[in-house]
Amino acid sequence: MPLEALRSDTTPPGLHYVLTHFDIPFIDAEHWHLWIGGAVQRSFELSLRALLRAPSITLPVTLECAGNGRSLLRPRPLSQPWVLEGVGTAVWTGVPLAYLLTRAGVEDDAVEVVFTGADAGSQGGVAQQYARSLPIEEALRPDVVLAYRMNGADLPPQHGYPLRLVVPGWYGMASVKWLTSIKVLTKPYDGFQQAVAYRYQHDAEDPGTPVTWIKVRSLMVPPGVPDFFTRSRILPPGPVMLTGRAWSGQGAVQRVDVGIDGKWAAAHLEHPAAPFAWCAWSMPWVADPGEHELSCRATDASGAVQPLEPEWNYQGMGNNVVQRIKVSVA
Ligand SMILES: Nc1nc2c(c(=O)[nH]1)N[C@H]1C(S)=C(S)[C@@H](COP(=O)(O)O)O[C@H]1N2
Ligand SMILES: [Mo]
Repeated sequence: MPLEALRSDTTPPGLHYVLTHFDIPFIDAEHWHLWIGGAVQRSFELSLRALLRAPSITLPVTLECAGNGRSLLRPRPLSQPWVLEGVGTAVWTGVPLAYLLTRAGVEDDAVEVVFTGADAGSQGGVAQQYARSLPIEEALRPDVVLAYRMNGADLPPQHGYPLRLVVPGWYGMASVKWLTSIKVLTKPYDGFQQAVAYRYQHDAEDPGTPVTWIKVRSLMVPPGVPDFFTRSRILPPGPVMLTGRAWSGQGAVQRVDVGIDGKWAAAHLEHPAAPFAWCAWSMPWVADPGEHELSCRATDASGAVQPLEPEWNYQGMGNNVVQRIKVSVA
């Protein structure tokens, strides 16, 4: 997502970031079915038409890739080389997952639910379909949605047509696209995307800990206009309104501080449209001629605050270092 799109509450598809491990599958919705089974009393299949008739909810959710910002780390992890654009906020409509799980009747010894997408490939030498699990308590949250609409229209192919999971507050990897099956498990899922890929690790051998909730982050709409090659910003002297967004999966954003040449002051913060949608912030600045560095730093209700220096891990997961923007005022 180009950072100038931080201006909109809702990110249009086409500006919303896209991450796909394999290819985008082309699915004929007429012949597509969602299967729900495993440790349930009644396993069943649903067509898209049947899902469209089920009760629905609509909610705005900020999705962020767990690898967002990883290309700014040293040493630089090898994967999707996000700078800071791996984020977006869309309004998702669909069937609450809890509604279908309740209809299926989850057995008492259930511990997790695994979601499998139609996309397949090979990663880390392992042939697989993209699949991720959630702990049963998370799967039964009322705001976890099986979405068939994004911003009021059918899901675009790249965002999971005809159906995807959306897990508010979790990094994007949990929100499985092109969903084909939902299986309730009595043992933790140990598939590649769960046990190997999305881990906080010191090195390749470290089994690490799972990547889950989105860490607190804020980003600024880059002010002025860019210099083509360096991407530093150019703006005329005088008053300018600095604006941006902040979000966290671990508790509401409580404050955003804006740093101008290392001097911090609290920004004005607006309420988010929903608990896991980003909130807008703003801060007036009178730009005086010369070179400046602008930054922003959010704190959430858990007390977590963005680090001033990057905290590296092997795959560059969950990093949330403060953004720094070089500005020439002339
Ligand atoms: N089936 C499937 N679901 C997937 C993925 C994928 O590769 N295949 N990528 C995941 C990752 S890592 C992220 S960050 C989000 C991105 O969702 P978006 O492309 O709609 O922004 O989808 C998740 N769901
Ligand atoms: Mo991701």
